[in-house]
Amino acid sequence: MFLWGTATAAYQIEGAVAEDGRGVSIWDTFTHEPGRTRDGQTGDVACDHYHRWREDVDLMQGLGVNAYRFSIAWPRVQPLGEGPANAKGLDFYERLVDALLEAGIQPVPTLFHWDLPQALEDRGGWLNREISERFAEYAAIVATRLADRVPLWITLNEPFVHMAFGYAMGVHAPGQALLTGALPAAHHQLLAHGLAVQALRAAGAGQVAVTNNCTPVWPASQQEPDLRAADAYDILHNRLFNDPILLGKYPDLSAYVPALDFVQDGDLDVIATPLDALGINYYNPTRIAAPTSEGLPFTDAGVTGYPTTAFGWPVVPDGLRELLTGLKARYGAALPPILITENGCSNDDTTTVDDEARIVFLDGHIAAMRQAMEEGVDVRGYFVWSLLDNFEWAEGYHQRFGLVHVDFATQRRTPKASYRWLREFLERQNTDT
Ligand code: GBH
Repeated sequence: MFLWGTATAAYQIEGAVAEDGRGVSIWDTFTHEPGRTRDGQTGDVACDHYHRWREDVDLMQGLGVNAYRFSIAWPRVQPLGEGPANAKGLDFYERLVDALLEAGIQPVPTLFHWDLPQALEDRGGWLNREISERFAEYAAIVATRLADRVPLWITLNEPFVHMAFGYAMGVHAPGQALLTGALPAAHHQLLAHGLAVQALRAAGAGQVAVTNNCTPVWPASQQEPDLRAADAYDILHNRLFNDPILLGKYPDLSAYVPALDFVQDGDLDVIATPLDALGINYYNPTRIAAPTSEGLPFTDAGVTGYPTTAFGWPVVPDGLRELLTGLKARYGAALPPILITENGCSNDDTTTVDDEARIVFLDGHIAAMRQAMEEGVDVRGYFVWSLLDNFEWAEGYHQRFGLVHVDFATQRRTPKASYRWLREFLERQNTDT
């Protein structure tokens, strides 16, 4: 069965940050520091999904999806990131999973979508190797409760963005700006992933995947310095995460770090533990030129000549086909089946529910995915980011990715035109097959 779904993440929708024993996450800390997010907005309430989850499951049932990718908040399960489970936290996800199954929707939980328990950040966060082991223990706790009902698990969401935005640029929690000094945060996430795959399987989980966000990299010209910079960007954005997971080795990083002294014997075997699927989040391609200043080995030259979303991101559906066929060309038999675990676009903070541009976006990207499938790429699912307008990290509530509009003053949900379009699209899938 091809999975058609929507995707969300805990901190972006749940709210209820101090309820039922939930611990503090790095995103609670970050959003409450001055100047970190637009207008100082936080996820304290977000979509209040922690209380309105039943209505949200009904919305998905009405939409006709057969899968839902959500994330589990580590600080709800282990408030301090270690030790025994907080029963009420696990109960919440169990209620959600059971309601989804009853509605005929396959739950696809992600164990980490950036909301690290603050207590672990206080010990160095992902710069501290020990956090990888804590993550595997947390994975085991969740799987022990839910593996009998959850057929497919995702370990991490976008370790690249968490490293780059959280530890290299500092625009996301935990707000550190170390540039290439952030590489240990990549390695320890990858190690955590590998250890969690093993822990999940030991606890009876069926299928396990990871979600990487990948971007096709376009050199700004065919001149040597631009080509070199584009290669560097491809290494640091895409291959830094895909190569160790799929091939068991890092790309050549010698130009960026003197030594990989944070890598220990055996780590890469753990990281390369075979997967049942690779999750891919696709938003847009990236155009890269030679560096113009010290620090990073590239400059983002910006993709031009395409329509853009409200966020300013270029809309390039064929980039998805290019990405998928490129992965197949690069990894060959080492590439497991692919799930598009996120794809979508934002409108800005208006009351609009007439989101024609989102319909065009989704239609074009689904067509591009199908073309890649015709070209031999094994894609098994597609999840729209996102079900609901929600807390868009540093942009607060200004960028809205939902198929469903949320009025944050009243929490009223209103399906947008794209919701109705997708519902009709999914109905046609059912009658076609
Ligand atoms: C995802 O990250 C996250 O998983 C999700 O939580 C989030 O809400 C969603 O996407 C929407 O942002 O500067 O024009 O080259 C997406 C990561 C990083 C993808 C920035 C697009 C740059 C666009 N994104 N990237 S551009």
